Amino acid sequence: DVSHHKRIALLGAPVEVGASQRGTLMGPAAMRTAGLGPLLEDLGFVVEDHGDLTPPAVPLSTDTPPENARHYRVIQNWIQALSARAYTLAQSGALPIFMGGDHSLSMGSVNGVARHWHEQGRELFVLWLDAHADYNTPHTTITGNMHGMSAAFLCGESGLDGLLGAEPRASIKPDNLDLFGIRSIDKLEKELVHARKVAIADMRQIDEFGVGVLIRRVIERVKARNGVLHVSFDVDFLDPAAAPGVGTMVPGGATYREAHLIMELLHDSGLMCSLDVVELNPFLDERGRTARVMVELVGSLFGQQITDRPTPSNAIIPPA
Ligand code: 4U7
Ligand code: MN
Ligand code: MN
Ligand code: MN
Repeated sequence: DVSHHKRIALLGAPVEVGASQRGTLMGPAAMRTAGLGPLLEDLGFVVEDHGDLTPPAVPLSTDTPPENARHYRVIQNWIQALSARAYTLAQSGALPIFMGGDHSLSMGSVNGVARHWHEQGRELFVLWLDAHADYNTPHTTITGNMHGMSAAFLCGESGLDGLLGAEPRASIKPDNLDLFGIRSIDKLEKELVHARKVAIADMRQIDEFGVGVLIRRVIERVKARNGVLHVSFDVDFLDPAAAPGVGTMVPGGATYREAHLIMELLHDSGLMCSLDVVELNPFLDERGRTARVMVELVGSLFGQQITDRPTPSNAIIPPA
């Protein structure tokens, strides 16, 4: 059962050229400085810190870089190295936490863990907590920034077909992706998301129905198919007031309390088998605030409780 992980494997992926703003390469160091490792140990986990990944400096592939994919060659080296590491970390039985780094890294982390779970005969579901859909391809992108293409790539969209080189591609079904917290989506990107029937909980839905109802729906869907869940947490999911340390600020994001409830519900579900924390930009942060918030939220995701009295997942009124 995936909920019985006792070991957590931390891996830094200080990639920054997938975004237009520099600085996410400092993300893993800031998460460590904010105390992620000791917090998880206090919660009873054995924490292995695998340090930061260093991709080879020489190109691993010789395919022709596609147009409109900035820094393709650099990202490609990261993705190939990350996918291979994600696969072996998942195989080791530890629960991997990938600390970014910009969101392009998820093309490697999710591909690698998906490969592992598919070999186990388990379906992988991905919860994408983000202000953005990240569902562009080199054909639809306006900016060419590859951190806006990761979800589409993972769902098997074409346009980055040589990215993985010799590393096996383990796409997830668009049906198994939940985009959550969305409030910025490009025109062609929106058309693609609709054409693939990807589930989106946008900020309007969150305002109308609340995160409790919407996250329980995500959890129930994974459970019904005996799946496992990867959580890809882009810091810009949070409102900039709570998390200013990001390069792509979009107003109207999730509050600290909404995010906190999501973490608690996900913890109680026991379904999460791997996690990305991406887009933290310490260079743009205010005195480490955003790194601290992210560490607190990850703590809740791994069982930090206020009263040690979780609500049963089917409760519609608070239990006595
Ligand atoms: B992030 C954008 F045009 N859609 O493609 C793009 F608005 O990982 C933003 O979610 C992508 O931060 C944001 O560049 C990527 C843009
Ligand atoms: Mn984003
Ligand atoms: Mn993102
Ligand atoms: Mn961003």
